[in-house]
Order: sequence, then structure tokens, then C-alpha cells
Amino acid sequence: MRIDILTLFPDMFESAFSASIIGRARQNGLLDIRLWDIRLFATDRHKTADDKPYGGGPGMVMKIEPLAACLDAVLSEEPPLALPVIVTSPQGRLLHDALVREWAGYERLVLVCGHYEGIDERLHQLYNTMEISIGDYVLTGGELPAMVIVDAVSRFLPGVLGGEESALGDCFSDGLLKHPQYSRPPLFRGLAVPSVLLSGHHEEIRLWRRRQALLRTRERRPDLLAKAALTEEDLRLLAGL
Ligand code: 4FL
Repeated sequence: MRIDILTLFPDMFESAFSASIIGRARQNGLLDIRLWDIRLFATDRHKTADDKPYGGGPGMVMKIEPLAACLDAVLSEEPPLALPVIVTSPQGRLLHDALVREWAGYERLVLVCGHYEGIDERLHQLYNTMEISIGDYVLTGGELPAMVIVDAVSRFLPGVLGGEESALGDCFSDGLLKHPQYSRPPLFRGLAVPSVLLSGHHEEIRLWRRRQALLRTRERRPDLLAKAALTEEDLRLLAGL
């Protein structure tokens, strides 16, 4: 998959995209990430990328000309409006699992990292944009949200995760949070690993884990539990039978 990222701070992406699973995916040619410095498309002497908002008010607005020039370069080989342009913004729709999976099926993604008080609204009139928020908090810019999107999408590309790391057994594949995990040693600072996990009884372990996942989801994310397709067994486990 090719992912074009338009940003005022291309340096921020270097380590996030070089390490670990994303770094490996790029080296293996599964991910082709192209960073575009919006400022290089400004034509004035000072390479201005932001300006005061019309109508007054605090902060600055991302200017349309450098951004549009940069997007035109990115989309130059595409029929106009064909590719959706994802724009990170606290005003966007919330990112969720279904969207991430859908995007993983595309050949290309285009991401614009929002900054300042916002982007000149004409961006959305000129291009097929989709504003996306990664959560209800404000950041210093849209670069971290863009990295979050790249990371989440990449996990669903064939070959990116090794067999050990498969995306299928993960949280949200069945709509529940994961059960607690333990590893060696069996006793640490007086805290023992639940004995069922050491018992070797596979069916008991499966039931214990499923019950823990259900209880945890009910406690922390009742919204997820309400949406999950629960079996008769799940209902019995939740009731503590
Ligand atoms: C974008 C926050 C997406 C959350 C500042 C600029 C943001 C953000 N999700 N904060 N962009």
C-alpha cells in the first residue's frame, strides 16, 4: 500500500516509521510511505503556511494555496476526486476498527496533518476529504494522529504481521477486550499467577479467559459489551455460573 502524508513537520515521522513492525513492513516493500513537506509548496519568500483567520479570533489557520499545490502534486496521476483525502482534526468523525479495516483494502491512502486552529474550509470543497479524530482531546498537531492511522491500517495489510502477531485474535475482532495475560515467574512479590493457567486444562483455561474478557469489558467498556454478539455460554459466564 502507498500512503502519502502531507505535513508541516515531516521529521516527526522518522523514528515511528523506521522501528518495529512498520519499519519491517517498509523494508519488505509492503508499505510505501511518502512524506510531503507542505511548506515547500509555499511560493512566497517566507514560505508561509499559516495566516490569521478572517473574521478575527485567536490562533492561525492553515493556508489553502500551499496545501492545494501539495495535494495536486500528490494526486497528479489520479483522476480528480477519486482518492479520499483523510484530514486529521478534532472536528472529525471518530476513528474506529471498521474504518481502519476498510482503508486497509485500498491501494493508496492520502493523509493531511491538520494544525493550528484549523484548515481553510475550501480544502473540503476542492477535494474529496474525510475529517478524522482519534479521540476527544486536542494535540499540538495532526502528525501523531496520522501515525496512529498508518499503524492501525498497516496491521491489516497481508504479510505485515508475522504469524505470532496475527490481527485476528485481537481486541475488537470479537468486540470484547482481551483477557489478562501472565508470563513467568509463577510467583512475583507475593503475587501468584491464577492457578488455572498452570493447570494444563485447556477447556478450563478457555472458559476462564472468556469470563475474564467478558467481566473486563462489562466493567470498562459497557458500550462494547452491549454491541457484542454473546453466546449462551457467554451469558452463563457473565452470570458467574
Ligand atoms: C486530530 C486531535 C485528531 C485528535 C490538534 C490538531 C487532533 C488534533 N484527533 N489536535 N489535530
